[in-house]
Amino acid sequence: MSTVLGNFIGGQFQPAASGNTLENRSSVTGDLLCTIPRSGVEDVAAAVDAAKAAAGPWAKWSVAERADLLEAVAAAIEARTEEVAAVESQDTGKPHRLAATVDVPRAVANFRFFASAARQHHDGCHEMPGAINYTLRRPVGTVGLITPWNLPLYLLSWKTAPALAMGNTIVAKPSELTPMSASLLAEILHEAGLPPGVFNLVHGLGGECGQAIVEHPGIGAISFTGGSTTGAVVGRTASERFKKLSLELGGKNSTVVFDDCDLDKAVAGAVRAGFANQGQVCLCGSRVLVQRGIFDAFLARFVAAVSEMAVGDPSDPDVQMGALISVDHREKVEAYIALAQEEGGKVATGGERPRFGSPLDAGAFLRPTVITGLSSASRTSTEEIFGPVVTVHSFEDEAEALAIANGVEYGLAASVWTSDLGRAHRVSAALDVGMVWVNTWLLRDLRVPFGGIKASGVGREGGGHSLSFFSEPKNICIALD
Ligand code: TXE
Repeated sequence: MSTVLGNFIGGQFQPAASGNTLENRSSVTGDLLCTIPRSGVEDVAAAVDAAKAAAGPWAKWSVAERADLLEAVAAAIEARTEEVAAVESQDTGKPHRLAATVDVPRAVANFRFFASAARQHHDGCHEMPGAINYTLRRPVGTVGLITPWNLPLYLLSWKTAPALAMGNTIVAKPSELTPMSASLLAEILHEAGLPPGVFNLVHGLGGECGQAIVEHPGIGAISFTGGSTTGAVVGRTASERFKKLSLELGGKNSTVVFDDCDLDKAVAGAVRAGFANQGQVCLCGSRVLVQRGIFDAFLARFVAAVSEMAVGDPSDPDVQMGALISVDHREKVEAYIALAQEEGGKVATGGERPRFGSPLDAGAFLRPTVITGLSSASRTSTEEIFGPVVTVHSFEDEAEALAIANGVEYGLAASVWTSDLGRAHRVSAALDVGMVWVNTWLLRDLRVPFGGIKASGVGREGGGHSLSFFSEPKNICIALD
């Protein structure tokens, strides 16, 4: 049964001022899940007004009071894990088990972590001859949070928790493709006692509602996660208006496998890195580079493991891959599989839609796909596909591995698989990326810097980086004489 979602402005759910709506359909069955407001400039203005009205009283809450509230939010999400996971799985097509074991626990951890980080946060004091300097840290004011469809609650909570911890008020916009968990979060924040107007949610299209957030003069900072092309538009619009800006964008990340690796671990790691969340994570290792000496052995085991992955009904606990985000997105991914073949590649496994003989045949399913035989400079192996497609390439030595890994416009992440400690350090240091995992992938400590270079973004989030982004330091210099 479908529902009607509203914007959440000043503590009230409400329709768009225009009354216009958008449909949100399941990518698993094509059924209508809900309608959302198609918000525009007026709705964003109302959200900013509500945020501004709430800012003064909210900034008076002590750090300890704000941190207690974040802990309460974490507990409330945790208590509703099954419900939140069901909503997230329905909305994205990802396996329910993945939502329940990764997305929801991570949202809980985000609120807990930033409660604790805010309590511990402190700034320096600098003595000099005849004077002393100290730093006050103030909220930015009202901040705009714009998030994508691949990890809806995970990423919205990653921005909301530090923004609230530092005393900001928020206007948030989730992806129009996955609006449901954001509405649930608004309800949870409200029930946990967040004052009306501190967290406002506007639903709608990127070019209308998202653009209005980035343009609004009352919003002082924009934290955006999404595609690099959109990120360039957001960056231009925000910097012309002198807004603080954090851009977490796309990636084309290498999984670099040396012949001295633990092959079992490397194969399992490359499968996980390639296909987690249907390959729709900006960190996914979508190009696997394997040293010549183990290339055949690695490829045989990798292809066998990928071809055994269970694709199907996201509510089935044994399913490893659900549906992609939409049938349109599947077409984009399939166009890359066709391009790979035009570029001389060979589909080693996958490449086709699974048939279930059930209503799931209307869903955006695609078998996990491995492509070999491509040049590492081909479009397929250098452009972000953002789906379950991995290309595999061979290399001779460290220098060649680095040249291939660094030969893309992105610079987000990489994983390196080796048992040689010196090599692990050397290669990690020489990769042009923001994050390297050695003999693992996507192992996250929330204190560490998260983000990339080149077309993968601007700035870092995580730990103190997030707290700095969502606050303004003010230095005060006092003469002692
Ligand atoms: O992302 P968009 P889409 C990549 C991936 C994917 C591509 C497009 O390659 O195929 O991006 O996905 C809002 N001003 N990633 O179309 O368009 C939009 O409504 C302000 C990588 O979903 O970047 C949504 O809320 N906002 C990524 C958010 O921006 C605008 C995860 C992201 O949408 C806007 C998802 C505008 N002008 C996709 N236009 C990652 N790195 O994790 C759109 N939006």
